[in-house]
Amino acid sequence: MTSSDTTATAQIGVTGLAVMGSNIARNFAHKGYTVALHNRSVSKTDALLEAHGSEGKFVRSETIPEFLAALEKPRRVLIMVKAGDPTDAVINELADAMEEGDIIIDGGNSLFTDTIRREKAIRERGLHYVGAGISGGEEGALNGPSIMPGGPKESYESLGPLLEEISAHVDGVPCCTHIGPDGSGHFVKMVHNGIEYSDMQLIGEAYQLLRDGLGKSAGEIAEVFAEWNSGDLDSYLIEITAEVLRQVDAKTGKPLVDLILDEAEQKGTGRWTVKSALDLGVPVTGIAEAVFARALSGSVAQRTATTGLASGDLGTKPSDAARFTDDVSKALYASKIVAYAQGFNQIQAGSNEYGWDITPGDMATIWRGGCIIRAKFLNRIKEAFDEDANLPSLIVAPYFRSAIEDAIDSWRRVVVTATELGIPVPGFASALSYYDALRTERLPAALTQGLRDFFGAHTYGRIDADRDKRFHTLWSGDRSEVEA
Ligand code: NBP
Repeated sequence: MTSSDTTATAQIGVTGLAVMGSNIARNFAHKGYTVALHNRSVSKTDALLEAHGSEGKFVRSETIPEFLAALEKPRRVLIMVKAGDPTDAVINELADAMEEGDIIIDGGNSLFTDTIRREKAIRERGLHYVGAGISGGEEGALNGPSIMPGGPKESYESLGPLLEEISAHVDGVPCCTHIGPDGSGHFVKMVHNGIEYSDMQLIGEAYQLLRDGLGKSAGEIAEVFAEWNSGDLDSYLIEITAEVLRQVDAKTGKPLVDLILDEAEQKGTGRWTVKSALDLGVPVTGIAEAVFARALSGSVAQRTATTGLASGDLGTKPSDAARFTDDVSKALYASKIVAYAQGFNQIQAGSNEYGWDITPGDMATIWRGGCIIRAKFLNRIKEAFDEDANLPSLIVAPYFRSAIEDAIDSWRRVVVTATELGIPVPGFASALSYYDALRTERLPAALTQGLRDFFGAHTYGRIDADRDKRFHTLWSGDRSEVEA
């Protein structure tokens, strides 16, 4: 069969052939599947065939009817277009021409509530709809991403083997599994991205502490990260941090990182994670701090107006560089554990709220390879959830509990030193505060409740009464208490 044989019967179709779609189509072809290709602008289809047509069996198409005609039934079509309105436009065009039992898969970064809406609408038309989160960027798409497919279980039976085949594998286990119904796949992908934000913020803070706290150069810090990557912190993001810090600008001979504008951009999945967490009432402080830190870095007008404001008396830099570096690595690890604990709490809360029945340990399994947050310690997370699927928080699992016990003194020293030196560490500090708040027996929330009752008669519970009983003090009367 030639690379553009129009009589071929394809097992999978990909529409949307920008970076991600092209690479996933090639990944399918490398695994021996015949792949039908479609893109709104035909030039992209032709460019893909021109550059990579010889890598496998592809079927070229110019129109949606031509594209669908090339597919075996029930048809499986993967959409890889820009999230939002373009995805709706493509879904509608496909659904109009597809037949009962066909499967539409959205592999883009869609908002999970859009996926819930689309799945319902498509189901009512007799078709299957699978919202699949895909992580790993363009390299992962080509060589094996982490795939988080939601949607009906029966569509996974037909689709799962293909997706598992093109996904990354760790210890022979595919980084792809059925997550749950409707929007669950895009939900966990969203939380994955939120954790990624948090991870990157913490890495940035560690870098800044070594740079401004110890005066280390980018090259020196690169070596520290490379060393950390051989221990508990072993992960893709730590590995590539060393790579980015090592990079020297060809024009100036300076470290590239010293020449990049310090204004972090964002596409929105971190913000979505925080919005969803607010709705679910789950404190994802690490992710929220990361999203706000990016926003702050990009607040040019505020930063220009405030640079050089008083710092107050600053402390002295750490005299023992090796000890401080070790402290920073432990603070980074402990803060990272908190970020993942919060993300997994959000997955558990989302699963309960939307009735998805997600197995949290499965997320740890499929995030071990292919995706941006792949890390050695995901094995530990999987073990923790295997032992107790209803773990209230990762930080109480024996391994993580003792990892934090081992790190706690370093963690406090780092936050104190950062404060004394005027180095902002919103991720490290808020993770430590979250940890301290959780382990504190009595929080000031009792006073909050008292205040709420004072100005708004919102009532409160008492430590010496049944949990479901509510009380109110007659603040503007004789201040006696009544049961509400
Ligand atoms: P883009 O997100 O840049 O989207 C470009 C594609 O969307 C092109 O094929 C374009 O067709 C098509 N498209 C647009 Br724009 N509007 C359309 C419309 N109204 N009708 C039909 N097609 C339309 O591509 P990408 O970076 O490859 O990402 C694809 C999806 O994967 C996105 O949802 C993205 O969020 C997600 N994702 C990306 C990454 C990553 O690392 N880039 C990682 C994980 C997930 P055209 O060629 O005719 O303009």
